[in-house]
Amino acid sequence: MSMMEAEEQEEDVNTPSEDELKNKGCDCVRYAPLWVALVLLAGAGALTWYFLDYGPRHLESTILKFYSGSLRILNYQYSLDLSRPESRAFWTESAKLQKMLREFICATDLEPYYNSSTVYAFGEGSLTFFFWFALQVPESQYKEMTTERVNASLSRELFTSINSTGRLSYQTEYKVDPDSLVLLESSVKDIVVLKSTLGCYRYSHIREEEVLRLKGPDYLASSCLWHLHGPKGHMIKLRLEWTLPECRDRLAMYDEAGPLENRLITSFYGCSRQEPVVEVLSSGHVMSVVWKKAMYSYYDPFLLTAQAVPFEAVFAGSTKTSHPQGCFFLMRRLLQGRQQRDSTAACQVNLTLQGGLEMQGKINTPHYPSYYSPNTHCTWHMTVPSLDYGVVLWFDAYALRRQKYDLPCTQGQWIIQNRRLCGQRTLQAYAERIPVVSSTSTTISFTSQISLTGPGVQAAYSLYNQSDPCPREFLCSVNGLCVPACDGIKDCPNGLDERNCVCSAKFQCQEDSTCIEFTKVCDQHLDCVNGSDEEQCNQGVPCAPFTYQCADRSCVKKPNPQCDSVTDCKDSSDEKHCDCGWQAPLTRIVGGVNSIEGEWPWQASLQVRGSHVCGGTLIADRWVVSAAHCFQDDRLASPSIWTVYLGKYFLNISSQNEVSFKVSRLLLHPYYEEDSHDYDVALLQLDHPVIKSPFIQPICLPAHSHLFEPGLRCWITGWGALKEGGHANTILQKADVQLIQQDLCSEAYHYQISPRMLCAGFHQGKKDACQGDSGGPLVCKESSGRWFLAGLVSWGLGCARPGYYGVYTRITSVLGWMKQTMG
Ligand SMILES: *[C@@H]1O[C@H](CO)[C@@H](O)[C@H](O)[C@H]1NC(C)=O
Ligand SMILES: *[C@@H]1O[C@H](CO)[C@@H](O)[C@H](O)[C@H]1NC(C)=O
Ligand SMILES: *[C@@H]1O[C@H](CO)[C@@H](O)[C@H](O)[C@H]1NC(C)=O
Ligand SMILES: *[C@@H]1O[C@H](CO)[C@@H](O)[C@H](O)[C@H]1NC(C)=O
Ligand SMILES: *[C@@H]1O[C@H](CO)[C@@H](O)[C@H](O)[C@H]1NC(C)=O
Ligand SMILES: *[C@@H]1O[C@H](CO)[C@@H](O)[C@H](O)[C@H]1NC(C)=O
Ligand SMILES: *[C@@H]1O[C@H](CO)[C@@H](O)[C@H](O)[C@H]1NC(C)=O
Ligand SMILES: [Ca+2]
Ligand SMILES: [Ca+2]
Ligand SMILES: [Ca+2]
Repeated sequence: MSMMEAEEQEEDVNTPSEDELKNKGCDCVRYAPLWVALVLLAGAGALTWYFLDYGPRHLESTILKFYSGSLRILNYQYSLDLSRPESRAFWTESAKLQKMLREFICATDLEPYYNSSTVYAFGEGSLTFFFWFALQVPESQYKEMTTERVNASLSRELFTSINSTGRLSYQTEYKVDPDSLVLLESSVKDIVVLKSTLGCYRYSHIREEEVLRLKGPDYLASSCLWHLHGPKGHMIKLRLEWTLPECRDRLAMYDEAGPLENRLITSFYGCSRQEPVVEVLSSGHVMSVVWKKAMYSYYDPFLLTAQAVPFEAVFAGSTKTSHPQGCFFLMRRLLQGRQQRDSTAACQVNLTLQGGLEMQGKINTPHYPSYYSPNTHCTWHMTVPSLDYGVVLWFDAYALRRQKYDLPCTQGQWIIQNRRLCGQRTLQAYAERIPVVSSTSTTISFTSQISLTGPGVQAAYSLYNQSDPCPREFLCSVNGLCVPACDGIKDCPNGLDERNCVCSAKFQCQEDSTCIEFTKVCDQHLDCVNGSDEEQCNQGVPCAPFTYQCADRSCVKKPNPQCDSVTDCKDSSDEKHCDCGWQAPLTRIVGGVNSIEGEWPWQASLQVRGSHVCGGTLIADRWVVSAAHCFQDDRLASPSIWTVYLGKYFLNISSQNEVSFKVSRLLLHPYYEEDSHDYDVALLQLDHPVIKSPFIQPICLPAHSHLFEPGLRCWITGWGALKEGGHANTILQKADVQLIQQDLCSEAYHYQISPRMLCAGFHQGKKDACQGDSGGPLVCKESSGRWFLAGLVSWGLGCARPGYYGVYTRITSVLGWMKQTMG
């Protein structure tokens, strides 16, 4: 007989047992005055029928309230049989304990409300049993019957009865540890979920320093419960690894022995490409995992491994810093940790920062990048060298926001100088600037606040100059970042970086504040009244948005000095790495929409099973860049299905000039957002190096400061359709388009243009990229004759529709990620 049946016996059997009769009797006495009064008042037959038939307690409607929890029995030992609900031992023990539990509850003032109870699982230590019970509470008392109130009644009973032996059978047979009571409110939903998993129940005790691989679900089960129990003073670290590219299975982790919604740590829906491996921490030594099947598969779509990690280990995890100072603190913390063995200890770290503006280290939640645990409490004391400096915390895809009212923070609470801020996962960079005013030390704390947690949080820290936080740039107060001012792009979400500009995206003559195009700077013609545009062209100038930064960090005034065969930097770094951007000498005059072979030697065709899907651009020996949206469909997400062709001209015929590659790595920008198309860029690493030829050449990557001036004629290329709804072309096509001012385009698209986008096309329409061109290049020719990559075909309304420009990924604003990724 299974445990389910045992429980049903308790709940559903209608012949009342002695206990139940006694219970009902209690109820009658309790409610008697009420119903007698009501009957006298109403006197109606219907009402008489009502109470005769249904019993007096129904005069006031009642509500079932569920509680779940656990208790420890000191004089019994856990045995392996108790991990199998279908075993005889399980059934006998749970029936006995159920009876004991009922007697225990009925020995308290909760007796009149008792409805049912179930023991659903056992655990070690010596024997822990997990239960839920229901109280039938009159509506008027529903609010009073809080978990605290019920807990208090049960606790009181346990503590007073411990010395008065023999009063009730539950104490004669079982020695209950009164300190072990855990009680939580639960819901009908929780009980339903719990019941659905009991056909596949897995108990695992995790020993210290053991990494336990959990057995996967039963083939016939549609839902399973893993109940993990570790040694005291430990947390459970669960590792989840998705093994299939696609699945819709659901997994949820709870900070409790059963699936209680208000103890949910986190849940996952479907095999995730973004998070193929996840580690989740519990707050204590108990955790449960619930799996729900989505569709049939021969293989488990996931692997689960569990480990018990001691609380002390958080010291090591919290001070991962390259700083020698940090190591010193780490050692000290470890020593202190051994001495104190404080089980509530968290990441408490003192950091002394040193002068200078470079990054000094990182702070993170314990066991980063594991999810932080539901009881994370971190405190970082930072000491700065002087009051000239403030502290900056640099976050990645996580931002801090003020929370209105006292609502709990759902993604971590931060207290910084008595300001309460809530963390929030985003798809942007964020910097929190902490001014240092009266004392050189400042305290930053992080707490999880609720049981629901999220990915581990990490921030790099550095100092900033309080009197000049953003040298020659604009401090965007919304996200704490320094952004280029007056460059024609609203980098700051509130657009303040482009307000009050004398010259927007133009050069300002020093003598009279007239604005001239950057292309007229250092072109050997005097354009400003007294020629300030031609001054200092051969020497270093202060860095600004459009000054090129040499390898030695000095800046040059001449716009786009990169690879123009003139040495502009003192260290000649502007003329290094220039084997790019050349078209082979073309044998005939180019016109029309068909390109000629070798005209665009960086153009790549990205194919799946012989079909052209997207364009790409060769940017380095083994790297092709394309748009992230080409890979957003699950079926296109795996690098192994793609073939990259370089040197291709005809789509339908292979030529001796072309080379095909497999893709060894496919990386999407971590901030790429499907709906907004922001950060629409992906990098493909080819399986073997490219051998350059007249038909295969990389394009030049622009410098961050590279200026692609609005109005410039640039080229787009691809095998895409010639018109909306048309078919792909067999011959590589080309079209010239005009770069469009950011604010004009932004207006045309109702302000959905981000700083990572660049528009090109014509107001009247005419020429545009179309289906099949996605990810392909938008390239501009410098006066030196070299071609530079300005954009990637990203999106746009239709193809060449009047009033709507084509929208491209702006290469200069995703360069940082590209360079970092390519190493
Ligand atoms: C428990 O509650 C249910 C639903 O209200 C009710 O049908 C059942 O009779 C109750 N059982 C006991 C023993 O009070
Ligand atoms: C239950 O009561 C005991 C004793 O009063 C207390 O120590 C414990 O914290 C309470 N637990 C909850 C969840 O309120
Ligand atoms: C139970 O008895 C022990 C010793 O016999 C005593 O120390 C303890 O205080 C008693 N507890 C209560 C709740 O009376
Ligand atoms: C950190 O500094 C605070 C005050 O500056 C001090 O109270 C605390 O003990 C220090 N903690 C450690 C681990 O050094
Ligand atoms: C901070 O900036 C001011 C103004 O630019 C400068 O004078 C000062 O030297 C800077 N201080 C530090 C510590 O860098
Ligand atoms: C240009 O230079 C001349 C001579 O140095 C000076 O008189 C004049 O004021 C300058 N013009 C401006 C606009 O600064
Ligand atoms: C390839 O396409 C071109 C142009 O559409 C066509 O003329 C040619 O016959 C095709 N070749 C093959 C082998 O299909
Ligand atoms: Ca700007
Ligand atoms: Ca000039
Ligand atoms: Ca140069």
